Amino acid sequence: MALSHFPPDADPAEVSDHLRRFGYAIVDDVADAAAMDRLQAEAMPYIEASDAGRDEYDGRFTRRTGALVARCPTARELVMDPVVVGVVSHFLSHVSAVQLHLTQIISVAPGETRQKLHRDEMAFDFFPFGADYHVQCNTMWALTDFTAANGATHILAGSSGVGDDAALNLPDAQAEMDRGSVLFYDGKVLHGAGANTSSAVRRGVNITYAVGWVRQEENQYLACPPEIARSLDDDLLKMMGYTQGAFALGYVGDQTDPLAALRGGTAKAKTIGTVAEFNDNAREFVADIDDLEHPG
Ligand SMILES: O=C(O)CCC(=O)C(=O)O
Ligand SMILES: [Fe+2]
Repeated sequence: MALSHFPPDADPAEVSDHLRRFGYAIVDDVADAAAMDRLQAEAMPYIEASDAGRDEYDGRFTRRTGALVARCPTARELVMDPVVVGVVSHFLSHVSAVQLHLTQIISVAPGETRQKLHRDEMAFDFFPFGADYHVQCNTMWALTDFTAANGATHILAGSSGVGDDAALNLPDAQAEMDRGSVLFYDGKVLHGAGANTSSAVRRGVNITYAVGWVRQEENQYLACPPEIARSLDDDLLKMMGYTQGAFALGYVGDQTDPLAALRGGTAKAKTIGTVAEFNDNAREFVADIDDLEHPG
């Protein structure tokens, strides 16, 4: 079974709808060859210094290289790419804030075996999020072409809301795509890197986003030290978590806004998102207390 591809000018809402239905979507040619060349050159010293994986899951012939915002200026463009941010914003539109969850170049070397199928959401201590509650939205940028032979990611389309036994009967397909294309996949879909039976390394840039109220998989505040963070744009910093992650999450000290704190200011953090909803919920909660015979 071949997976569906969208053109680079596709409507983000349509890509998001497909992602919601099938657990994945591929958008072709989002980045050009020059951007991929730059990113590869910026990352190569760090890739060479990264160790191979510790176990079968990480991959003993696979190197994982993170902290891409700090290390690679071009990765900052990928994180904030308008096509990607458009799809992610649609897909996670049920929350007040979306944040960067992790950045990682995954280099699968020849000889690597197939990664075990898994759902990325398991990282949250296997918390049983409802089938219709998406906590993350993932991207895999092809830094090299992704082919069946070099380990293109396996996807069990439609497996997101389905129990493991039934899901394993769904057809398996690989996300073959050209360099510069992006695979979107949700946190519930069964997937995993393929075996690399070719003679060249497969490289993917895994950049994932999560709802603003969970702990990030890659600690953005330490992966990108304040000296570097201070040189970045406000929008990127907000995506990294330098903003409130929900109504009242993530302020500094005396309720200082995190972005202001990073820049040495003292402006108060603003409540964000669904303040009206928050007030309604608070009113209902107070009303419930009033109904009690012995309130307080
Ligand atoms: O590298 C890939 O194709 C997928 C990797 C993956 O799913 C993971 O490590 O969680
Ligand atoms: Fe994964």
